Amino acid sequence: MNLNVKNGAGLITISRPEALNALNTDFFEEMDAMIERIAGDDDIKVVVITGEGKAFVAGADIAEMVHKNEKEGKEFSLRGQRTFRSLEHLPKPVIAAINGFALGGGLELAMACDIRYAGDKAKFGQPEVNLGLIPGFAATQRLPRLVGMGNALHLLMTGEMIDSAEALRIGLVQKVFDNDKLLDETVRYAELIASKGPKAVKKVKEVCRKGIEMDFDNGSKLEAEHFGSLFGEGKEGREGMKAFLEKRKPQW
Ligand code: CO8
Repeated sequence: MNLNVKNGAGLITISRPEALNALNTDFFEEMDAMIERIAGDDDIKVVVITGEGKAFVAGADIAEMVHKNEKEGKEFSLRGQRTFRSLEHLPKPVIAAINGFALGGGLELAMACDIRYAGDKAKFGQPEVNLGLIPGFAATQRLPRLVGMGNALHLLMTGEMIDSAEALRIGLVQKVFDNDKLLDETVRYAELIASKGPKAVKKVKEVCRKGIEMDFDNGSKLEAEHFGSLFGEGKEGREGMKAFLEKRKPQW
């Protein structure tokens, strides 16, 4: 895995192309360290995650998993869930740039990102049932929330692989680009987000992420609190609104 920082965007490339970037224990250790590093790096406003070669990530590493017993299987599942949860709650936007296969744990990684853009050659699926398994990194929880129960159960029960057009149709990805333009287009969006009010962007993520796990009224209260916190002298909202009225660019 490597990190490249440019114009406020931190590009993480998962690079074990010989195994289609399959996720092993080393991956989770590196990813934990990466999340911690990025959280403390003010130069990184937005994170982009992509894969090297023909896969985004083709799932958890089957060669590593095959030897696990019941206890170890559960521990590996909880291990991965913790990492993906901390990625989901990283107080910076995270975009998956899905360049190829996003299968099993790979799709689970993409679903823990805030936004998913895909190349037109990408393929998506939850093929665990082909292996006599179920997902272990929370696809059973995230997929129904993202695409609805029927679409989720279809993918989870059939193990069918779908293409980018179908992923776009069911709302699994937000945009599809030609594969050779995917990274440029994704970085362009990352830079666009990085140019917005940084506190506002952070709060949008926090309120949506926390709010979806609350009931409507409490989620709305949380929104009002964060909305209010952007008002007043020296606050980001004051500057953004003043800049609009003075027909100039805001100074965040
Ligand atoms: N794990 C380990 N190695 C893999 C994986 C994987 N998930 N996927 C591909 N590879 C390896 C292949 O074994 C092959 O290695 P080698 O060259 O040494 O034989 C190499 O990558 C290239 O792969 P292929 O030759 O198979 O490439 P193809 O283009 O022919 O096929 C596919 C591409 C269709 C993506 C095919 O590789 C495939 O079906 N891969 C497996 C996909 C899969 O089933 N993923 C789900 C895994 S299970 C999972 O993710 C559960 C997550 C939760 C775990 C919870 C913890 C307990």
